[in-house]
Formats: sequence, C-alpha cells, structure tokens
Amino acid sequence: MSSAIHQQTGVFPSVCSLDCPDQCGLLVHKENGKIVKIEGDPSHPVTQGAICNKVRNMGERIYDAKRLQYPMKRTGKKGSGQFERITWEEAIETITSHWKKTIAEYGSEAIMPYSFYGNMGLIGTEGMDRRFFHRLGATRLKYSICSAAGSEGYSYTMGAGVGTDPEETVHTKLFIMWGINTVSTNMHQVVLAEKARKNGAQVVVIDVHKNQTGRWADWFIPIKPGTDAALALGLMHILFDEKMTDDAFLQEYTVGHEELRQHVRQYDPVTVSGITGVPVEDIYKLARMYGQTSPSFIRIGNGPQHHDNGGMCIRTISCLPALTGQWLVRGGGAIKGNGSVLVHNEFALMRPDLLPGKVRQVNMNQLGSALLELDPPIRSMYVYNSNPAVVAPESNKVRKGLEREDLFTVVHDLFLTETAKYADIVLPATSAFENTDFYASYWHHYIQIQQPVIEPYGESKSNVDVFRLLAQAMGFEDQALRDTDEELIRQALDNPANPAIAGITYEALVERQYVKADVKPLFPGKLQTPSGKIELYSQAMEKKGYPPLPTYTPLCEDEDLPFLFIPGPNHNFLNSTFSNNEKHVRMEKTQKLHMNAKDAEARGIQNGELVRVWNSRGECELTASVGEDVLPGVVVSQGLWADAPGGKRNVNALTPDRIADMGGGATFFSGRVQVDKLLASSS
Ligand SMILES: Nc1nc2c(c(=O)[nH]1)N[C@H]1C(S)=C(S)[C@@H](COP(=O)(O)OP(=O)(O)OC[C@H]3O[C@@H](n4cnc5c(=O)[nH]c(N)nc54)[C@H](O)[C@@H]3O)O[C@H]1N2
Ligand SMILES: Nc1nc2c(c(=O)[nH]1)N[C@H]1C(S)=C(S)[C@@H](COP(=O)(O)OP(=O)(O)OC[C@H]3O[C@@H](n4cnc5c(=O)[nH]c(N)nc54)[C@H](O)[C@@H]3O)O[C@H]1N2
Ligand code: SF4
Ligand SMILES: [Mo]
Repeated sequence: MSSAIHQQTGVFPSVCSLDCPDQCGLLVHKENGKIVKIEGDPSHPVTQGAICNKVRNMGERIYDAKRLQYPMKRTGKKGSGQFERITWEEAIETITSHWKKTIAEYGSEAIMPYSFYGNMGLIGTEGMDRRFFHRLGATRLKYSICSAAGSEGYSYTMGAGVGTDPEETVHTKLFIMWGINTVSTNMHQVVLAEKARKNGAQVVVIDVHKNQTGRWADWFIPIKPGTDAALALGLMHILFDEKMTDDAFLQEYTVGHEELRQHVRQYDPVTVSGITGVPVEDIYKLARMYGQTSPSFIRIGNGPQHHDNGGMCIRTISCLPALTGQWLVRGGGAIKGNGSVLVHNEFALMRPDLLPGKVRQVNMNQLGSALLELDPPIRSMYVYNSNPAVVAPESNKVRKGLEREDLFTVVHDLFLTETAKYADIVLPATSAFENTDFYASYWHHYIQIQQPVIEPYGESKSNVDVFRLLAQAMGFEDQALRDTDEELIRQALDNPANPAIAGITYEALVERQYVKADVKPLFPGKLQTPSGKIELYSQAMEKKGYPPLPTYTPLCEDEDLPFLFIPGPNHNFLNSTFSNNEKHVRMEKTQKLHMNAKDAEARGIQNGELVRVWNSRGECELTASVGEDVLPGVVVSQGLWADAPGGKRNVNALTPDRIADMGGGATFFSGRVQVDKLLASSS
C-alpha cells in the first residue's frame, strides 16, 4: 500500500476527529503536499458526503499562521503568553527532570494529567497517555465534564450506553429531540429525520431555547430549565391513565412497572405544568402523540443532564420508550449515546495494571479547587486534548490555580490556547490528519481509521509520540510504553467480550476505512442491568441512596439572582476549538445573550446592546438578543469563545463547579446570574 503521506497530490479517505456524535467520513484533497479541500465521503453509509461548515473550513485551522510549530518555554509572567523557542530535547529533558525531582520529594501523585477529547482518536486519548500516567502513578482524572451524569442515569434504566441504531430512524414517525441542539450538534440525525419527514414523520423539540433546532421543528415546546424529569413523569401519568402503554412489553421486558404506575399518579398534568411551565393541554397533546405514534424515537441531548439533577432526569426520560414498547419497533426507541456498542478492549489499551497501587482521583469539573486547595497539592499538571481555562466551570478559580508560581504546567496543543498561556513548557501537537489512530462513534455503529494524510506541521508531534518520548526519558522500560501505533490499535480491537466488533480488525479498517459492528437488536435480549431487563424500579439506585423510581428533584439553590444561565455550545465552534480561528469567528459573528423581551424591557435593555452578566463567581460581557426565544427568567448564550483583548467573553467565569447528582457530572446550566445594561461609559 502506498500511503497518502508519500503522495503529493490526490484524494484520501479520512475521518473527522472532533468530539461530535456524527463522526463523519471525509475525503481530504491534497495538492503539492498540502490540504486544499475537505469534503464529506459520499460512500460513508451514515454521513453520506454531508459535513458541517466547521470542518469544511478545517484547512483554515490546519494552516492557521498562529499554529504552534516548535516547543517553547515561558519567559514572561504566567498567563502573559511570552515564550521562547526551545528544542524537543530540551523540552523533554526539562519536563522529565522536573518530574523526577517532584516524585522524589513529594511522590508521583503530585503530578496530574488533564485531558479530554479535543481529538477523539483512541490511541492518543485513551491509549499511550493512560499507560504513561498509570506507570507514573500520577493522580487520576475523573473524565466527567461531558455526559457523565446522564450516562450513569441512563445506565440505571438500560444497563449501558446502548440505544437505537440511528440508521433505523429513517423509519421513525415521531422524533422527539429532547434537550439537544441537533441542527448544530448532530446534523446527520437531522438529515435522517428529514428523510423520515418525507414519509410523514413529525419533529417535536423540547428545549429551553428556541434556537436553530427549535425553529426547524414542527412543534417546539419551551420548558423551564432543569424540570424535564417532571414532564416525562407527567407523560407517564397520562400514558398509564389513558391505557396507551404496551402492557405485554412491560410484563416481558421491564421490572417495576406496577410500582411506576402507582408512583406517577402524583405527577398529574396540572402539577407538572406548574413545575415545567408547559401548558396542561400541551402535556396531554404530547402524551397522546407519543402514545399513539409508532415508531417513535427520542434523541436525548446533553442539555438536561448539565444540571444538578441531570442524572435522574436522563434516568427518567429513558423509561419512556419502555412504556409504549417502542424498543421492539424498527426505528423506535431512544439514543442518549451509543458509546457502549463499539467498546474495544479498554484494559489492553489503557493498561490500568501498570498503576503502582491505589492513587487518588480528581474530578475534572473541580479543577480550580483541586489546584488551589488539594492537600497534598498538585505540583505539576500536563494538559493535552483540552482547554480547561475556557471549558471548565468556575474558570476564575481555574485560572487562579494556573497562576500558581509553584505549579509546573505543560500544555500540548496545536495552538497557544488560554490554558497554554499559563504553561511553563508548551509542546506543538499534530492535527489528526497527521496521525494514525482509530475512531469509534458514540452515535452510529462504525469504527473508522485515520492514516496520516500530510506531514507533521513544523516540529509538531502526536500525543502518542510525545508519551513514548516521555516514557523513555523517565527510564520506563515497559514494552507497553514502546508499542507502535499499529500495535496499539490491534490490542484495542481484540475484544472477545464484545462479539459485535469481532469483524473489525486492523486489516479490515485499512482496507475499507470504516466497518460497521455486527449489532443485534436490544430486544428480544438481555440488558446489562442487574435484572437483565429495563429497570423502571432500580434496586441498584436504592442501594446507592437514590430514589429507586424515576423522580423529579428540583435544582440546587444557587445565588439569589433572577436568571438561570444556560451557556451551551454554538454552531461554528466545537467547544472552544475554532474559537481562535478567524474564519470560524467571522461565521459566528457575535457572542449573544438571548433574553426575553419582558426581562429586557424591565432593565431598559435594547436588542443589540452590550450587557453585563454577573454573579459572585465572575462576569462576562455579551450582546443582548431580545425576543421570545427564551422564557422569562432564563438567559442563554452560545459558544465557548476565546479571550479577546478588552473583552470579557468567558462564560465559564459564571458557571458553578457543583457536582451533579450522578457520575460526578458538570452543572454548567444550573447557575444563576444577574444581567445589567452596560453603559459605554462604565466599561
Ligand atoms: N457545532 C457544534 N457541535 C457540537 C459541539 C459544539 O461545541 N459545536 N459540541 C459537541 C459535544 S462535546 C457535545 S457533548 C454535544 C452537545 O450537544 P447537545 O447534546 O445538543 O447539548 P447542548 O448543546 O449542550 O444542549 C442541548 C440543548 O439543551 C438545551 N437545554 C439546556 N438546559 C435544558 C433543560 O433543562 N431542558 C431542556 N429540555 N433543554 C435544555 C440547550 O438550550 C440546547 O439547545 O455536541 C457536540 N457537537
Ligand atoms: N459553559 C460550558 N462549558 C462547557 C460545555 C458547555 O456546554 N457549556 N460543554 C462541556 C463539554 S460537553 C465538553 S465535551 C468540554 C470540552 O472541552 P475540551 O475537551 O477542552 O474541548 P475543546 O475546547 O475543543 O479543546 C480541545 C483542545 O484540544 C486540542 N487538540 C486537538 N487535537 C489534539 C491532539 O491531537 N493533541 C493534543 N495534545 N491536543 C489536541 C485543541 O486544539 C483544543 O485546544 O467542554 C465543556 N465545557
Ligand atoms: S464536526 Fe461533526 S458534523 Fe462536522 S464533520 Fe466532524 S463529525 Fe461531521
Ligand atoms: Mo461534550
């Protein structure tokens, strides 16, 4: 096989590396050794040649003049962004000699990695990196910033991250997009719903913000933030009451349906309307629509689970398809995430057996407290695949932690991010197009391979290469820290515990680029819950001190301020990725704060004016977008924007670092704020 990297010109298959459920097949066009165009791979069975604008313009990012080309060491104050060029030898020597001293003086738990999925490639995010930090004995990170609360909640009901095969949703007649901004965050689910719509399917969107997805819906249902569990329980009340349940399915495949039937009596439509703000007649209408339409499908998003009660909320919503027996219907059911479908051999890839013994763990959502308060302290942090100064909650606390003179920070990234500006050593990272890796979608059922299309940019290196170098310089002899990229992929794919991926081998991936898992329908079958059935009543939850039946719990008390603040992602960035690329910033235009006209009027705020959003945690300056897109008492922003000179754009300055009810999850959307008109003279 002649590899793409050695051909100066041509079109090469590839896969999108970003943290996005669609995981598109790509075609990368190369001329004279450079990428000139990126488009969708029309042969990919799910994504079928369509890709988002962000990645269509990815070339701007790959060749952005601001991209890091060589290692650097800090010369100015932390956060000032002043650095000078050093060699890789000096960088690796500086890091490892610092770490050897730290370990000798304070033990290996004084060092902590911080990472997420800036690149979803598995050998670079859950492979050589994990092996290295396990062998080092570093403090472990709890990877809870994204979907942890909801995943735990969903698993109490369904046993694991398993749901409908999205390809089947072309048959669906009713789509409920529940707390998901599908148009921006899962565009191929929209494409599939559009196909179904041609056959008469209806699209309902339940959200706190009438954004692009709400505008696309046949019926948009606005709801008060953090109250979705109450709505789901109200629907169950009516489904039982009006005998729209599939009792044969409940009998055969669930436990606790009689307890649930009794339990939901208290959630009558009037009570539920009082909690959720959804009118009583709409609750009836939705329940009857759901009870009488088949196949029906619920796409459960991340919105409702980024709240204090997020785990229980997703646990509750995920009971609905069982009541109507939709799991047996082609195109029916739900997807919260399909992350458990393609599980590879995690033990073989991450090698937790390299750990020296029990080491402490830090929840990544409480990075600020960890850096400022942990005892014994974190003395060194190694950041890769993530930009915590922007994406982590309570970012003023995070940045204060990063300012610590005695914290030795290394950041490996493609750009000098807000986080990298606080680093002692900055290392340049290759883009995914420069690496070998494999990718498993958490939505569709395909595993894909990436082989390098272009040469490494400047002196940049992949995560895997850097960890191999660090291991060598630390004097670690283990073979596990020397394995090649190909060996890592082979070890991961060899997973007898998951027969669905038995046909997905390294050879098959190299030959075909993407391979579908052989996934059996969930029913008839046995789930991974303790009973093997859908657990409407969960003893496992009871043992852990949760209510065993789905329940509505209100949000925690935050500050006594008038607005709930929902700072979600936006259309043209991917979390904070692209927020430092001019083209994408231009596409996104302004950073807005959506507020209800009544609230704006009460404060004398006009559409398009700058406003100050604040609470005791911090402040932010955004442009008011006044209208009826949000309910009174709610304000919504979109996007994790890069810092700009003179601008206060960091929405996570306002978000709480409280932990959700399950999974150690984040509570980005449960914070309260005040909003004031910002007079030009006061800034
Ligand atoms: N374009 C783009 N795509 C992305 C990303 C991106 O940044 N940009 N990020 C990627 C990542 S990492 C993730 S996790 C996913 C996230 O994508 P989604 O699953 O869509 O999650 P969010 O956009 O966080 O929130 C979804 C919706 O929930 C709403 N919401 C907030 N609180 C509530 C509530 O209490 N109830 C209800 N019903 N709705 C609520 C918000 O208004 C928002 O419209 O998208 C991925 N795809
Ligand atoms: N307010 C608010 N905050 C949020 C959210 C929200 O909805 N609202 N969403 C949360 C969610 S769901 C998530 S998933 C997190 C995401 O948070 P992060 O995972 O931190 O995501 P990004 O901001 O995309 O940052 C990824 C970084 O990795 C770098 N990178 C890309 N590829 C590589 C590589 O191969 N190697 C190395 N070393 N670096 C690489 C990119 O350049 C980028 O700087 O944010 C969370 N933060
Ligand atoms: S970001 Fe999502 S939609 Fe865009 S190309 Fe990547 S996988 Fe596809
Ligand atoms: Mo995420």
